[in-house]
Amino acid sequence: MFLSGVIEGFYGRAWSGAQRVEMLDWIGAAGMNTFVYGPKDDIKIRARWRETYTAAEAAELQKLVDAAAVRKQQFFVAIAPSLDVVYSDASDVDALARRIDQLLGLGVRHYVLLFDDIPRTMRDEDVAAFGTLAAAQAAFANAAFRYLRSKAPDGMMLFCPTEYCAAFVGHDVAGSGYLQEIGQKLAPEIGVFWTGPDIVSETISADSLREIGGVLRRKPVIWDNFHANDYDIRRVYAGPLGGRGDDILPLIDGLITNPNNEFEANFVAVRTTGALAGGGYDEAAALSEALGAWRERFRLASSNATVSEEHIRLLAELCYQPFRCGPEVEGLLATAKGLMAEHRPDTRRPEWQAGYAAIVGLRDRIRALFEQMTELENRDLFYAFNQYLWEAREEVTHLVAYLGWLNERPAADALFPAKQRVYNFYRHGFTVGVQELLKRDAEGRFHHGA
Ligand code: GDL
Repeated sequence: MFLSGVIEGFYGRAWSGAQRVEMLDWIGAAGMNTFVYGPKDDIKIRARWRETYTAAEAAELQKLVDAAAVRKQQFFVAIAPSLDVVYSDASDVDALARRIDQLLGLGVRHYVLLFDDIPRTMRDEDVAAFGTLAAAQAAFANAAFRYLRSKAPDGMMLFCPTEYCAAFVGHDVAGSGYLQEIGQKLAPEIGVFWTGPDIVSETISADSLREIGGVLRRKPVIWDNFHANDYDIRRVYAGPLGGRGDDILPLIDGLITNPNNEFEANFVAVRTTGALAGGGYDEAAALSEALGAWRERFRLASSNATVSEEHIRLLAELCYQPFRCGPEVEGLLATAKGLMAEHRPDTRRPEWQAGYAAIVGLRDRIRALFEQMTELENRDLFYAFNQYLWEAREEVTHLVAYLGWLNERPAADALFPAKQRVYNFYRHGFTVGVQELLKRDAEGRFHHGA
């Protein structure tokens, strides 16, 4: 079965039960079939993986299992024994079996074993028993899988390897002894997650999937971090899935997105992931379709109207993809750069004035969007973007102020602003201090000093 859908697999505050049920609806409406419950925030998934869920926690999960069953969605629960498991200790296999038993009792038939983001070190007894991490993990997962199948003959299992992207193996997947051994030793029925060339992959090519598929001896299931934002809380992504074409579909066994922490920000992510999984992917068309379907959620508190289609598109343009803004906003940034190409441009030129007017127009649209968002009935949708839009508004206002100053044709040695002022939106603190120590050049390389 080709698995398509969503994994709640990020670090940080997890979604609520009600949001997960809503996510099941989004997944279905996007033509997809799978939800993986795996928030790093659920301490029973990682740190306390040996414990079973309390009655109250189990009751919450039960609701989700039932909601998925009604919607005919495949529902997976993740368990990450990876931090302190003793692979060679039979009592740890038993602990996992107890978890599976409890979850089977709730109707959970599908599982993910996570071995991502763990130290590569092994205990002495595991080295003695297995020799390598891959052999130890494969034996552990195979034992869990055999147990699952003895209880649930149709149960599915997915495995997230410790080396889950090409960057972790120096972009030489064929040269990774770990991946080769996982390919050889992991039961062939267990699916293997893969995030592509990187943790957050700008592109995933068919060739790269052919290669990793050969090494793993099975088609990988893509764990797509394209819309994930837990690694940078200042950004949120509401643009279409990009950098992957539907030529990857025959080379994978699934496409599962691990999206933004902010639940409400994920509508376009889910919808366009579904469009790609469905085949015949056209990024721009998928975005338009998604924005149209999303609009319903943008109801204003003061009237029955919604935020306008143009403003919702602007929101997506500003919060587009991890590696770029939307095409219109990218164009306007290029325009702004052109306006500042010279130290003192001749602002009387009509092209300069036209460019300046376009940036002023952008500022006004961002301000209007910001104002409308504050009036949303759906407060979670507002919170999902508020911080980002606040910054966007401040920065673009600042840019317009600077361009306005240039437009006044100041003397060659004049400084902006005329008076010393510390803007609120300039970041301070530790991370800024560290970033200033290592400057990034135009090629993306880092340099110290001067
Ligand atoms: C990761 C983590 C994931 C996190 C993502 C984005 C995998 C397999 N694991 O490395 O939990 O959300 O990066 O930061 O992707």
